[in-house]
Amino acid sequence: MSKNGFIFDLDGVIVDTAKYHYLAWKNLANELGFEFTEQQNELFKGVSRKRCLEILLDIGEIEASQEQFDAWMIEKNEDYLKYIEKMDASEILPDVSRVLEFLKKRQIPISLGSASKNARPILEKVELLHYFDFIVDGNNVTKAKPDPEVFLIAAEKLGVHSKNCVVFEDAVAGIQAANAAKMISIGIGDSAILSEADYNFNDFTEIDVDFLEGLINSNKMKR
Ligand code: B16
Ligand code: MG
Repeated sequence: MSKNGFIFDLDGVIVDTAKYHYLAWKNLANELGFEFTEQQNELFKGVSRKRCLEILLDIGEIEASQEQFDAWMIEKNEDYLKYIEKMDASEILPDVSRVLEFLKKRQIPISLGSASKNARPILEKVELLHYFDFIVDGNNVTKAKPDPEVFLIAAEKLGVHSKNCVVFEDAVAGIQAANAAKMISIGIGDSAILSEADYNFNDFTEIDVDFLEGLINSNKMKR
């Protein structure tokens, strides 16, 4: 059994699906008669679909019955899936494939740890599903990030102690979840926003073999 395991968030780490989530939420907001900006969409990153709709309705100052709420959740997702349908491997973010390939060659177990309920079809579309030993996503959790549940389930599946898990995340809530799980957190994106991460990179092009080798067989020191 490997000592270490690697866990990848999906949206914002492997692919930029945030732009499609944005378009689908914007379409719904416009239909309901209000604007939804890209800046407001920042609040939705790493957040569950249900929580996103609650925030959207707050922005539009709209009250909804449970039935209406559920119908809008379905409508947004169906719209989102139309964008996903057109995705292919060209949408994989730079050097993600290189890092996955390196870990695979080193026989390091890999899990997804995402809030999305659409993770599997997205990984299939971009032809990365075969790299993942386990998929832990929005279908497996009851508590959303920053709760560590998604990453703790991934660690259990990987058969690796939490402190020996490495998490790649682009959302503040995701970094907090990884830290709460006592895992090594790596922020992908703006280091000023992801300042709670153990390590920060703008993207995977900055992550070299020496750094990855250093992570393998390392473990998180007590914070
Ligand atoms: P779905 P991640 C998250 O993915 C997105 O960042 C977030 O914007 C989205 O609302 C959430 O998945 C749920 O997605 O509607 O597809 O179930 O960053 O955790 O991979
Ligand atoms: Mg994300």
